[in-house]
Amino acid sequence: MRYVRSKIQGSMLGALMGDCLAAPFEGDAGPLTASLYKNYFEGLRKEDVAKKLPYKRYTDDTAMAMAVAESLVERKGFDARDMAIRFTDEYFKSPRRGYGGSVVNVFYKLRRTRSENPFEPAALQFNGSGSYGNGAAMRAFPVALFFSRRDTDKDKLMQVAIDQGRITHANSTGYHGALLQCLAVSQAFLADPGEVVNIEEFCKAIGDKIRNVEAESEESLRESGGAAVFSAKMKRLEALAKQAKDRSKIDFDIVIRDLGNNISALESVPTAIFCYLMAQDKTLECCQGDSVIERSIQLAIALGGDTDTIATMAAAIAGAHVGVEDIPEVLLKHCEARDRVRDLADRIYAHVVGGEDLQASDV
Ligand code: AR6
Ligand code: MG
Repeated sequence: MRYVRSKIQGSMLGALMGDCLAAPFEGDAGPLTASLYKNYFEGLRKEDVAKKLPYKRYTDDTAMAMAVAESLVERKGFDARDMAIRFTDEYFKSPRRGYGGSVVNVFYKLRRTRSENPFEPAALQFNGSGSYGNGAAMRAFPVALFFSRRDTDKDKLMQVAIDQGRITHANSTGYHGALLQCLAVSQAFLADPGEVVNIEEFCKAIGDKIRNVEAESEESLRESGGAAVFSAKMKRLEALAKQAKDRSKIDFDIVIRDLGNNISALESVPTAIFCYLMAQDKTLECCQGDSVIERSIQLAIALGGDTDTIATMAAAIAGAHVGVEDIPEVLLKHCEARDRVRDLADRIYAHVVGGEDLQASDV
């Protein structure tokens, strides 16, 4: 496997950039007019950051993703209680980061019980049905990066993607969304940075895996009245992506209608995957510039709604494919906490390659 360090940094810093740069548009009704977000990015390129403190602030997406990454590297694997403690510490240290309306109750209960039963407060949310929000998915990408190397990692990746989600999101839509996001990051990680991934192959690879998991999950089937919710969305996503490619044009209204742009995992994770797949195609007139990561963020902004979270997820996938070289430094320098995130990326990298003889191309 080549470009490991670049891919890990690209995913972590790309996600940060998606969060910080898209946050000002959160809640805007999409689709946004192209000139609005194009002017915004042009403006960012001209602004002198030194005179414009504070930088663009990160939101709950990055706060929680950093907690996931720190817990994995400190504990050298998944430790639910440690991760729950880090989520609550991060929240109480800086609560005004735009957290979801209900997840805050989980943090209070976790703090009161010292996270003795880290999955219990989330399981009690919404009369026992658990949250279906995208909060478990938005922070999940470090799991895919941490378990990206060894063959034995594959099963762990799937289990940990779900279990880190269950600390706050006990509804299967919430934690299956986290799994789908991790599967997309893993699949992008396998791709050569210089090549465009094939839409059908990409969708089939992750669609098959999520279909198997949904088929095994009775709870998921019951809730959705017998339909496998994410696998059905993957089919629609694939059709929309192929259609946009054939026509060299994205129909934003239909994407918003069919894939969604809101705080539910079902209405945002497939949308983020769509943004990534479309951003690769530089013949599409939806966004500007050569950076795939930047284009994926522009698309997420253009769709409106939960822009910061969709941009975070799209850019985490794009970064795992194209690597850190794709990130325009002029945009990254606006983002708060970029040194902390870069350091975490390197600690994940050290874990991933730890104890193995590296070839020059791996670095
Ligand atoms: N029944 C009814 N409403 C629900 C349910 C349910 N089972 N699950 C979620 N909701 P929450 P998050 C609604 O608080 O997923 C921020 O912008 C309910 O209105 O678990 O961590 C983040 O950046 C609840 O308040 O938060 C994310 O993008 C809301 O969904 C986004 O919010 C959010 O669920 C979601 O964050
Ligand atoms: Mg959000």
